[in-house]
Amino acid sequence: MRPRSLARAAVLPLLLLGACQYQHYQSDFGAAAVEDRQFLTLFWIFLAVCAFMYVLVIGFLIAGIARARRVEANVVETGRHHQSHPLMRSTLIGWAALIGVGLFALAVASFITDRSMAKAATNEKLSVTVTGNQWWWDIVYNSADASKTLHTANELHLPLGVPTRILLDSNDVIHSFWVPSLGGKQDLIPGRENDITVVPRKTGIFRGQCAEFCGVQHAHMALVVVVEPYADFVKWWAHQLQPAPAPTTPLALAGYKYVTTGPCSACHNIGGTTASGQIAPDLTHLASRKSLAASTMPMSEGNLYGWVEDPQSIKPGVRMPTIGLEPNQLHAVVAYLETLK
Ligand SMILES: [Cu+2]
Repeated sequence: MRPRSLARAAVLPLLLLGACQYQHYQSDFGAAAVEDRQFLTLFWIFLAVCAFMYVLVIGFLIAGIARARRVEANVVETGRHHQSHPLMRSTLIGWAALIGVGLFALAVASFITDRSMAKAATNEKLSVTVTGNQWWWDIVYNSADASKTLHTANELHLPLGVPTRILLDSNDVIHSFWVPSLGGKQDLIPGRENDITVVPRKTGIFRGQCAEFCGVQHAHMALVVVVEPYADFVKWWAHQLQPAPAPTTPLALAGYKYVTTGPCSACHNIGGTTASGQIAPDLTHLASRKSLAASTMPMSEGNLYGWVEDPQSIKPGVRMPTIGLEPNQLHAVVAYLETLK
């Protein structure tokens, strides 16, 4: 390898390492929740123990090969066979003991991490139900006060430092809830109640991804998680509880009429309107979200046009049909959807 290509080869891992340091959008190394930090500590312990054992194995291997060569040369020279050395036997016993101690240490570290995660998960302050659907996430913020129960989709907001229990369910097949920056992974199984608790310790926007193959658009079943200070979270919740704002321009009004009386309303709910479908994502504050179609693309006017006009070409197999809107209908529908802030 020439020096220049060698330098280039060395730079790439460094760049990736830099990206890992500063980009925790979807990363196990983000330690953005108490659970993830505990996992990370356990990971470093495993890595250190395994690296130590690996170096020892390679060291003994090299020493063994060198010794075998020496012995062979000795046999050729003297014609005498070598006797096994007592040091060999004690090394072997020491090695077996080291393996036992190493495995025991890893088992203890796993146990302590498990207990400490369970402890962090007690005393939950917030309960959210996330239901998997092909291929999007239905999200309900539970509250003893029914007027505070919030229904939304595909974007999960969590308050910083508050233990949040996420109840997991599925409406169709098995999905898996996985937000690497926040910690573990848990399946969503139809008819079975699973849950995972997170205590976020860093604000930011994190990406989650369905981690169980669930059909053709599994890869486009992602989730945006926003961790924000408690006050911002309370403000967000209060705003999301508001009904959809009334359209103010003639174009948005035309879109409102089409959306709330046309085929869209059979599947989608828009709070405060007659659109009350329950089998597709809630659209009440659609335009306030950061992404569209379960993070298939960022929220923007252009992407709204593309998605409403022909969802089947963007996410083939998606349950939302391509309706074949006339251009004036499309303009009106997008104008209305953009008001759903
Ligand atoms: Cu999936």
